[in-house]
Amino acid sequence: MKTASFGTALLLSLALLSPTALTAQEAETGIIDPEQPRVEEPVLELPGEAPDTDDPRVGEQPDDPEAQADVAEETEAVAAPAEDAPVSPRDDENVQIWGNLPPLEVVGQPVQGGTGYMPAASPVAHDTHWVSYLVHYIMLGIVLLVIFLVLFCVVRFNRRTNPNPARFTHNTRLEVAWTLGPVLVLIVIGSFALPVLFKQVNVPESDLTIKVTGYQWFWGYEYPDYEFGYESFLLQQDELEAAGYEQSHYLMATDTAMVVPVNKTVRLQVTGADVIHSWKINSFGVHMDAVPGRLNETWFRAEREGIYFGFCSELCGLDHSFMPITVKVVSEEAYEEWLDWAIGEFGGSRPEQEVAAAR
Ligand SMILES: [Cu+2]
Repeated sequence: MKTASFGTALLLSLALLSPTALTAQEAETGIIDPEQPRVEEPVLELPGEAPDTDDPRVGEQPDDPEAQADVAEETEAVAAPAEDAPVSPRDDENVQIWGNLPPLEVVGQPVQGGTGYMPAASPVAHDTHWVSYLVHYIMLGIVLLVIFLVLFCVVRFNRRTNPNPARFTHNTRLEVAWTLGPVLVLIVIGSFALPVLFKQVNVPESDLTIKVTGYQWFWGYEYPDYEFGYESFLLQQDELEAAGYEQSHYLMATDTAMVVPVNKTVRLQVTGADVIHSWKINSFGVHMDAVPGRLNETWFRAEREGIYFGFCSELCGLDHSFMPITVKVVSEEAYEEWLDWAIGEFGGSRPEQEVAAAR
């Protein structure tokens, strides 16, 4: 009975997918009559499939007639195959994405089936990777030693090869060795890991300061030197292409981004507005909790231009998975241009200009 109803359901779903329809009897019995004449069903036009274009906005039908006209106009413009029309915004060097930024290569992102770390792009990230591999190799040595000891005991001290076991219970030298051994291992790990830990939180002389605030559920970035700030939200799937991203960047790409110049030391001040969040960019070796009422400090110096993705890394509520982080590392010139744009857009000022004006 169960199998029959499953078969019927399968046939029904197949029938829904195929352009030909089943008769009522076929649908009921689940048996298709090949002699039965088929009626061509009108093909359903799904909104996403409508005209042959990549524009995600095509297919949306706004209620407002004026907006409808706009969409129709845009559809025409997109549908008309202009010779030099860029396929995606990132293919054309002249296209500027949010904040007049040049298109950038995505450097720091998780990859399908990846087992290592995202590429290191800051001094701290290089160091943390190094310490991590050191610990892994020490661990590998310990695992091999333990496997060898177990196998050795199995072979050497089984009932057949060692019928009369020794009866002693203590061995001072051995006990000292297996106490000192692990202590030495910890000292070795600590002597390499602690300096890196201190390096993460001791901010060197910085070139700019950015204050990061975690909200339920988005991030806020402030550039106190220039007196402006803005928020950064997750991009929906149909917004990705227009913002210069690909579909695979869904749940990582945000509408705005933290923008920093390459090879400059950025002082990060991290706090939370409601609950504890955590700002993390793997490629920079930065993972700092955003705690309400507390200003945590850390830093990074991005060594390579590109886009770096990260995630809120402290379970912070319902939409914890939907507040990713995008950092854009750009050239010094592009950063200066972006600063001008951002000051105009968000309202701010350049301290050096104010000083000059006051003189
Ligand atoms: Cu969060």
